[in-house]
Amino acid sequence: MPGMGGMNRMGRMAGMSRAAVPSPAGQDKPPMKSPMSGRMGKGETRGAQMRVHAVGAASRVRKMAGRSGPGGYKKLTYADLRGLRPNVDRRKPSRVIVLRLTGNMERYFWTINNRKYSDAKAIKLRFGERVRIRFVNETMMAHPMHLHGMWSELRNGNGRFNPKKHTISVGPGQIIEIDVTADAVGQWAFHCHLLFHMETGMFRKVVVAQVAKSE
Ligand SMILES: [Cu+2]
Repeated sequence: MPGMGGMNRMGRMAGMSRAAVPSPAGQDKPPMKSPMSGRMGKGETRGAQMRVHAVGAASRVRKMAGRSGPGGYKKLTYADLRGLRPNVDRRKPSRVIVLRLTGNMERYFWTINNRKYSDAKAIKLRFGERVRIRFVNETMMAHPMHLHGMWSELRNGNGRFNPKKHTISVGPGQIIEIDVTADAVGQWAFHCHLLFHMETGMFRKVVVAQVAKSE
């Protein structure tokens, strides 16, 4: 079975990588050490390990300070995402739309700004306008919010290289902002991608229309 094969391969690879860790430093050092000493003492092993950290991973370790996961592995976050090309629309958003992600865990229904879809008005965007959407997650669940039809430029500090995404996962208690250029006329779904959240009302219709600026 392909799955089993994959697991075995992974297991072997994990074993190999663990065994391989000391060897680069070992190869690095013996020419210097062997004339001085016939055996590897504890201090040398420790020294080799320290060199692995110092030479191989110091900058990486510094970068991941405060967000390392189990075993010292780097935990990837949205801060690691960066667009390959700069975003085309460099205008500042003309307004901010606040979407509070709300609901009730015990009764298990989910809403936006405390309103379910059937009780809410559509979010109207003027064709060509640039808006900022601020998600404020007031719940203790993550909500992957998916805006159809247009890119969500995640504001993660990369400026023009902020990554473009379809779905933005907003963690419990988190505030995340996206910038959107309304470049697609039509009616679009905007919803939590946990479909049982969407079903209970964490859904909005977004309408992008050609309207005069004075409206
Ligand atoms: Cu949700």
